[in-house]
Amino acid sequence: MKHYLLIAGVALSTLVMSCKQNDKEVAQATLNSTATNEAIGTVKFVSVADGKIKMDLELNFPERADSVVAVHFHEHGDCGNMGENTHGHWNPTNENHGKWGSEAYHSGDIGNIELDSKGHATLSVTTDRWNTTENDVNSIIGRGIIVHGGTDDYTTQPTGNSGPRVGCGVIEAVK
Ligand SMILES: [Cu+2]
Ligand SMILES: [Zn+2]
Repeated sequence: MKHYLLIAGVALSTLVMSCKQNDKEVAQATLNSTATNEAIGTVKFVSVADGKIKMDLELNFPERADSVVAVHFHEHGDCGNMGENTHGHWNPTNENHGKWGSEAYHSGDIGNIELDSKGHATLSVTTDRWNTTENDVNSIIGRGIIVHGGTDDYTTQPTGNSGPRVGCGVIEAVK
């Protein structure tokens, strides 16, 4: 019995170690309110197996408690002018705006996130649509992330009719 436990223990620690080696943080963003400039969330990107990137997004946005907000990556990493300087949705594959995982959608169409009574929410996305390679068309580095005050209808082109830009951040490389 002890022998089996030992083998299981070794197997588990090997697994944990190999996960840690693969899951390297490659980029991050801090989201700030466009109105107050206070932090409202964090976004972390780690490289995982098969060349994919996993995003872990966390919002802490009490002003928007009990609501559904839309989140997108926008073209430019400039949060000036209440987030307007980020311009439109980042769309390197020239597709229509849509729901993440549907037939057609922008590579930055993260979509709607429901905030709880404290304004807290988390969302994770893993995809091979993104990379952090310099000058690559699919690189997320230097893109803006916009939190909208409204809900994405996943239909209206090219914005989803998501409402005002209430939060903004810029994706930066982590070396
Ligand atoms: Cu947007
Ligand atoms: Zn879009």
